[in-house]
Amino acid sequence: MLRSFIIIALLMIIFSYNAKAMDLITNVDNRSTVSLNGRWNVIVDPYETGYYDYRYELADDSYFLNEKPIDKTDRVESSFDTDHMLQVPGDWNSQEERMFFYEGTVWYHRLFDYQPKPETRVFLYFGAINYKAIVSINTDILGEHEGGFTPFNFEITNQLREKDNFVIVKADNKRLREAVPTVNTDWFNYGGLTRRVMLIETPETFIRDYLIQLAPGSRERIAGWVQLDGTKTEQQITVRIPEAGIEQTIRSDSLGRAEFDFSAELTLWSPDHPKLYEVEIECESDQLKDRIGFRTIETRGNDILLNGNPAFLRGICIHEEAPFGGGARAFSPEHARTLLGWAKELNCNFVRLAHYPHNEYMTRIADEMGLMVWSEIPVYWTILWENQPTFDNAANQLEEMILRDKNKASVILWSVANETPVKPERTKFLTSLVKLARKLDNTRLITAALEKEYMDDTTIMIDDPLGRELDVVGCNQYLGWYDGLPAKCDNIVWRSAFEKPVIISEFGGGALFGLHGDELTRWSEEFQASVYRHNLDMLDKVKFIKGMTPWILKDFRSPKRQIPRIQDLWNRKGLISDRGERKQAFDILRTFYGRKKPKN
Ligand code: GCB
Repeated sequence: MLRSFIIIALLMIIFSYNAKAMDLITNVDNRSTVSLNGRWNVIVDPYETGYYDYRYELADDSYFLNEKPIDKTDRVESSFDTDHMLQVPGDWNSQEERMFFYEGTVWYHRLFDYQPKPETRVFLYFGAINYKAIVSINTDILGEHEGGFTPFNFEITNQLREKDNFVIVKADNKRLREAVPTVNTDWFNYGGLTRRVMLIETPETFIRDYLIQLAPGSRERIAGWVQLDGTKTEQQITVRIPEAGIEQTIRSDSLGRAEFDFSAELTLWSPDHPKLYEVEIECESDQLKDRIGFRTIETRGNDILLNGNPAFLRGICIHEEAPFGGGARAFSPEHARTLLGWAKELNCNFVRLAHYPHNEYMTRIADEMGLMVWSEIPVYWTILWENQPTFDNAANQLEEMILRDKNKASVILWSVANETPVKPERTKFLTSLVKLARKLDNTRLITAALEKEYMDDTTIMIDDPLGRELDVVGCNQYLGWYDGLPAKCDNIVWRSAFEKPVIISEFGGGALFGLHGDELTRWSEEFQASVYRHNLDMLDKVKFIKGMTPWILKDFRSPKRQIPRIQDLWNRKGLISDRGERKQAFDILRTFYGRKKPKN
């Protein structure tokens, strides 16, 4: 009876609380934190026995209760007191052979002690959980979160005790038709607590979030806001950029919000000179530091202007996979440095982080290394366009992506979709996302990866109606791979219906590292090199193409790729193999980009 009562109370809390973007604490790298990374106990629960009873209703002996037998007569049919442990952060598929194809629920459990500090609030923060998470602490359900690639947090100040706190997470990566992404993707559905977990400690009233960027259309004014969280909402707030001699004081209102707009003389951020400033934000009860770069990004006709100057975006697509080691989600600063270092080696100034928001190390390190970033949400291929919850979910992921990275100079483009079918309901869905992205951030450009159309055998047209809504039109095309042989590129004429810059957001072909043949032998390095040569020759002549991100930096895991001894569940379109070996096409792109680099 008591159990049922507890469960009903817990469920009332679940349904009243979904982690939403608006609660997100940003700039977690510069806050007081306690890591909960490490080994977590797990229960693999394919039938969700820890959640549903035999009537498929919510179980009253849920695993969230963490029950233990009270005496020898007691029947408790679950236990986290197990040797089965998984490393967090980390996907479960790559940690154990028997988990490789597992899609479903895994329960994670972690014990910790915590010495409460006076006047300190504590939040439990997850970098990402793929795909759906329900989180509890000490049997209290904190809420749930949907979407596998964005961060969320819950306040746990009142639940914490000194000894034996336990966090339990139900993580479920079942693919669902109505989800974002949906059931069909050309990448591996890595499940679990794939990014870092930590406690964030803050004062009672703290600086939860802020925007500090150049005002739209200006290279001399910084505009933005600071948002406090707590009871002492009205405070004096100071924003300082010591190196630029800036110190501005403002007051927050009864909602804890303060807005500002002041002039500044700054060295601008660019890939050649990725200048970051130390920024300090201080209120009466809190202070926080960040390193922020300032740059403008605009379009004019067919041009993309970085700091007012036309730029060509020399890019590459990247999946969030560890650079070596047999296929696993990337999660560490070292992974980010290696992946982005490879992009630098290719002479890139730009990366497309496909097909979902990558971990925050990627954008922080891109800021430092001087790489512009295209960041996107997993609205991929065939989402349920007419389902309102699907839209709300996509919108929430978009908001969480933007909230987390809106102060990163590297990020210049928000992408709302990849290769979606042209039809009115899809265009309506995506147009609403474009409008939301602009409302959330008016300092960046909005894009999406669209497809092309043939007008006749040799004329290609870009005229997807979504292009009207975008600032920059992305276009995926596979001439020489899915679309004819490489030489087909040689006679193609490109047209665009839009007076806007176009980025060729994908092209490429597959090759197994070390497999050699002539240029017409599929899967050989020579064939892939030929795909690159012909495409680069063709694209270089098209005036409105202002950037490209070939597909892709490194071979990546995909259950759709089945050819034995060639694919073995890897998409082989990487310029680098899964073991880090460079294929011939790597050098072709590196040389091409080397020539495209502006000579100073
Ligand atoms: C595409 C998709 C990408 C695939 C790629 C391929 O157009 O956007 O996710 O992996 O093609 O290799 O076919």
